[in-house]
Amino acid sequence: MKKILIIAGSDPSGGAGIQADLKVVTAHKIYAASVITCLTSQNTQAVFDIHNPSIGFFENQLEKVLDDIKFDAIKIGMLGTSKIINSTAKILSKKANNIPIILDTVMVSTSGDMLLEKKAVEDLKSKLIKNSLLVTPNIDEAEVLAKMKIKTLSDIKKAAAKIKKLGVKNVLIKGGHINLSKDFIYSILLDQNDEIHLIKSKKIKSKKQFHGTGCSLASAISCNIAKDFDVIESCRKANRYIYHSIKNGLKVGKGSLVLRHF
Ligand code: PXL
Repeated sequence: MKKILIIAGSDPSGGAGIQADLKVVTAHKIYAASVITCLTSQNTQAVFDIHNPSIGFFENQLEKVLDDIKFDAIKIGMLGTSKIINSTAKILSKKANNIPIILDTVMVSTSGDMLLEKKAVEDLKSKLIKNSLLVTPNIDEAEVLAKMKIKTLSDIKKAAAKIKKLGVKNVLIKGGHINLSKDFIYSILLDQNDEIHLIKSKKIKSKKQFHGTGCSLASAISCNIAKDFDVIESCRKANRYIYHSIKNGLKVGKGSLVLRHF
C-alpha cells in the first residue's frame, strides 16, 4: 500500500486540518501517518485558540516517523509559526530527500482567523516552498506570496510565475476565492515546463461557506502523486473529487458546511 505523511494542525471539529486529511487519504485507500504541528480549539464557526507543542517534541515526532517509514508523498498543511517551519524544512531536507512534497500554504481559516504568524511568511517562502513539488495557495495566499493584488486571470498567471521563482516546481493557484465567471471556478496550474493549465469546475451554489476544502484538495493531490499520476492529472482528479465532496456536503454544526469525503 502507498504511504503518505501528513504534517498539519488538528481541527477538533473534524472538517479541516489533519482530521480532514486522514479522511481523504483513507478514502483514496492509502496509508496515512500524521505529525501534528499544533492543536487548534475550533468548531465549524470559529477558531478560539491555538496550542503549539514544544519545538523539541515536534521535531522528535517528525524525525522518528521519517526514520521508520518510507513515504510516497508528504502533504504539509498548517504550520503556524516560524519555528515549526524552520524545523520542518531542516528535518525534511535531511531525511526526506526525493519524497514529493505537496505544500498547502495555509494562512487564514474559512472563518477569517489567522493560522500563520505574519512574520512566518518569509520563512515559508525562503525555506519550505523551494523544496516542494507543488504549492497550492488560494487567491489570498497567492497575493501574500507574490506580493501583488490579484483581480484577473492574467494576474493569477503573473502571481504563479512569481511564486515559481521561489524555487517550487509547480504552482496551483486555486480560484475559489475570486469571481471570474458566473458559472465556473478557474484554478491555474503553472507546471514544471512553465506551461499553464486551466482547471475548470462548475460553481456549486450554496449560501453557506465550506470548511476544509483547501486541506482536502491538497491531500487528494498528494494521494494521486503517491499513486504515480503526474502533477496535472493529480490536480484534475483531486479537483473532481473535491467537487463531488462539496456537492454532497454535510451540515454537522452551526457554522460552515463540511465535505463528504467518502
Ligand atoms: O483550511 C485551513 C486549515 C488548516 N489546518 C487547520 C485548520 C484549517 C482551517 O480551519 O483548522 C488545523
